[in-house]
Amino acid sequence: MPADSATNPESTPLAPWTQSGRMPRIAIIGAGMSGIAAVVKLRRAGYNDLTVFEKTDRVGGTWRENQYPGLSCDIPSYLYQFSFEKNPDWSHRFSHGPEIQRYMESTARKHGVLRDVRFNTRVEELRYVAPVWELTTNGGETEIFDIVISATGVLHHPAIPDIPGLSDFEGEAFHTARWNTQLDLQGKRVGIIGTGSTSAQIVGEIADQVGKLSLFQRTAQWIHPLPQKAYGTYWKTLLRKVPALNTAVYWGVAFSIEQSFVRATLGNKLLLRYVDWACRRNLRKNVPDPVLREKLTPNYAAACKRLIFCSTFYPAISRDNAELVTDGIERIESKGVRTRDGRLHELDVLVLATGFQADRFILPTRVIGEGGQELGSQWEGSPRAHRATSVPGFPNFWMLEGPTGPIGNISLIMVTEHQIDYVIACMEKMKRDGLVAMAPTEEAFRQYNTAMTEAVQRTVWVTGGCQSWYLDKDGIPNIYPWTPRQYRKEMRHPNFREFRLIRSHDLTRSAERSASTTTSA
Ligand code: N01
Repeated sequence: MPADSATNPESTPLAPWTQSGRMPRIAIIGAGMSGIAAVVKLRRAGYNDLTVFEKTDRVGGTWRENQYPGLSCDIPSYLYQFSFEKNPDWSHRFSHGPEIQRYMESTARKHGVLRDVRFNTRVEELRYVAPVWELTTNGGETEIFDIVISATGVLHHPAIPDIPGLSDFEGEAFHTARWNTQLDLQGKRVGIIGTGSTSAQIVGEIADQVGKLSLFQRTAQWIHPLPQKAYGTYWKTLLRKVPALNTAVYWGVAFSIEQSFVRATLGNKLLLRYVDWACRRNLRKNVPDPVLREKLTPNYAAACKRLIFCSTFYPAISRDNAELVTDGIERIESKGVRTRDGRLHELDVLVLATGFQADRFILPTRVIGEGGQELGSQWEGSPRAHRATSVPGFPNFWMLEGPTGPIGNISLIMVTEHQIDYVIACMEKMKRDGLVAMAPTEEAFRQYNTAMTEAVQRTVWVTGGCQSWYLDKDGIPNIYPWTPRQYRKEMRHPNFREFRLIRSHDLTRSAERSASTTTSA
């Protein structure tokens, strides 16, 4: 591309929105929980020119995609909801997947989100042509946007294990995020590889339906009981009549989780001891067989891997028709799974509960920033961002639930809403100061990530001595290591000194420099 068209605002089809008085054109990628929240909050802030690109034909993201039996949320319902759409009708303290999906769809309908969504449209490429983005879809159409917000989620690319012979299996085999909902498991011999949160929920749900359940465990997991409870009509009516009560419960639950499990993961020894005690007690109480109990006891600290909350798993794996297989998997054959002890575990169905590629985020969409740099090659297995939302060299590009954000045993809906507020505050700054673009400085990015890498060493994700999907290719947890309270503060008050604030004349100068370099060359 000629240098001047890449950097000169006059040569782009749109005059900068902060100077022409028009509405900024905003592209949101993904119509899951973050995309829905972004549309509602941006509209409320007065930004109406929104286009949401959704690769499938429905909103809901992870709750649309995951349809496995037993799917539920281990974050309490009153916290796992939008601040602007408090639901008085949650049926349980921890909602089941289909109920959350219905909530996502009804919220999107009620707030008119659907009219902004382009379904079945995948974004293939984003190219920064200062100060705007060219967005190209799978249909080959290219459009220009002033601001791009990636709302693609974290865990959405299934990790398919590299086990020899997987394609030789003659029965049904699928990843948990691609569940075959037509399949009747009644009386079948079902094998499940993996023992994370997903697997625990599935095992708890299907053990009494299947003929034989074989659970292939590579690493034992700590499991905390899930204090499930159904809500009665009186409580729901009260919440409907007194909406402030819903808000009080929202903050009350947030406070209690942040003061307990979150502080434990951040290194509070006393709280970690409590988590360890609660998990051991759960195991002792619910697994009577000492041999099975021994196999289910992890050799690392509780909460090092993301803590599982589930009360159905231990009774299910203790059933006569269930077997916990701890001999490693040698290979998969046409009839089942061969373990290293030479035994063939014959199966009709093989479920891969093997988690997700947690280092992808917006990838494989090609994101090309200033100077032609590609986000994917910059990340290379260790994705990083500034305050989980932006990257130097990629102006006017924002991420919700991007790398280094607070994840773990907290509500991602709350986190995403703070991030949207942050993006809006930055756009307001652009408007006030007539900026054409903004991106974090290299220095701010480096400082934040250096501090993060140091602070994370004190957390149980490092000290706990385990492998987990939190770790990047260098073994560093890709998670925010400070309190959610601090994160809220950072998001509420963006520090604009951390940004390159780009004005029209900066682009003109850069264009002149490029032109003179081209001429002298
Ligand atoms: O995936 P995981 P998940 N051979 O990565 C094993 C969220 N979530 O889908 O521990 C044999 O936790 C792997 O073994 P190991 C939640 O954030 C939320 O269960 O690496 N085994 C592990 O046991 C959660 O943390 C809810 O040794 C192999 C398992 O597969 C995240 O999703 C509900 C293997 C993967 O566990 C991911 O959970 C459900 C191999 N080659 C999930 N490869 C809520 O309630 C992998 N494994 C909100």
